[in-house]
Amino acid sequence: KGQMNVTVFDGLMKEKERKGGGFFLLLDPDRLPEREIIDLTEAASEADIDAVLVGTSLALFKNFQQSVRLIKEHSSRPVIIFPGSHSQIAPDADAILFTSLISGRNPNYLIDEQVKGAPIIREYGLETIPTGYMLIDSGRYTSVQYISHTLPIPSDKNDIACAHALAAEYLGMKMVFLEAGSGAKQPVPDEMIKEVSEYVSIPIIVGGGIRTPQEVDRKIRAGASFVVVGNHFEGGADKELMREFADAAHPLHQVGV
Ligand code: 1GP
Repeated sequence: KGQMNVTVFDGLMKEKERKGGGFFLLLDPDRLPEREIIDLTEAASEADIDAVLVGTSLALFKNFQQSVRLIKEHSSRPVIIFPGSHSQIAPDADAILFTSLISGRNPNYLIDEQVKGAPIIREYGLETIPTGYMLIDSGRYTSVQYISHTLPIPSDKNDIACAHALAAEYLGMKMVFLEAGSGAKQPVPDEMIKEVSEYVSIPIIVGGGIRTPQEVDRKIRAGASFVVVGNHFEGGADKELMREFADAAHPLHQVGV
């Protein structure tokens, strides 16, 4: 998979260097009808987003592998699994964020799901992007918190967030994901993003509760390498709106150049 041995990760980093940041659309197959999955994927492909993430907390209602295949068929961008558990692994994806919920102390999400998923990932030949996943308090009880039985890091405890992110880097992880949770009231604070990004040298993904291009811009300027938006686009594929979000994540990219 990939072209001439260029990994999805290297491709993302190259684009990030060129454009000053990156934008990921998150599709949650549990919450979206098939038609909307297709419309959103096609809009995203035209809107200069950098990757489509696919994942959900539960995977209750749909065949996950079929959803990934559908997205891959309609996407001109890399399709990356953002798994809620080892049951969310699909052969048609380009890569998988191999996450460990490092902000929590629940062994299921620190290592058990990974042990169950690893042989399946190998079987499918997927590229893994080892990612330290950190849940940050967002002013609201979120699905990740409920499902994972873990406490989020308080949003004003930057030192705790920094220590976790550095541990992820020293464990060899390639990215850190600062997650406020889908539909979060408050996204991860700019100040925390700034401190963590100055403290570690691996790229930072920020997601949860981001609803405007201005917020995307602020997260990138604070030090995020990639911004994820899911909820906000559900209920209608608006290509122009998606482009505004993607442009906000690409401060170095001159439109039309
Ligand atoms: C959730 O960070 C993602 O895992 C995206 O969150 O759905 O709130 O945009 P939203």
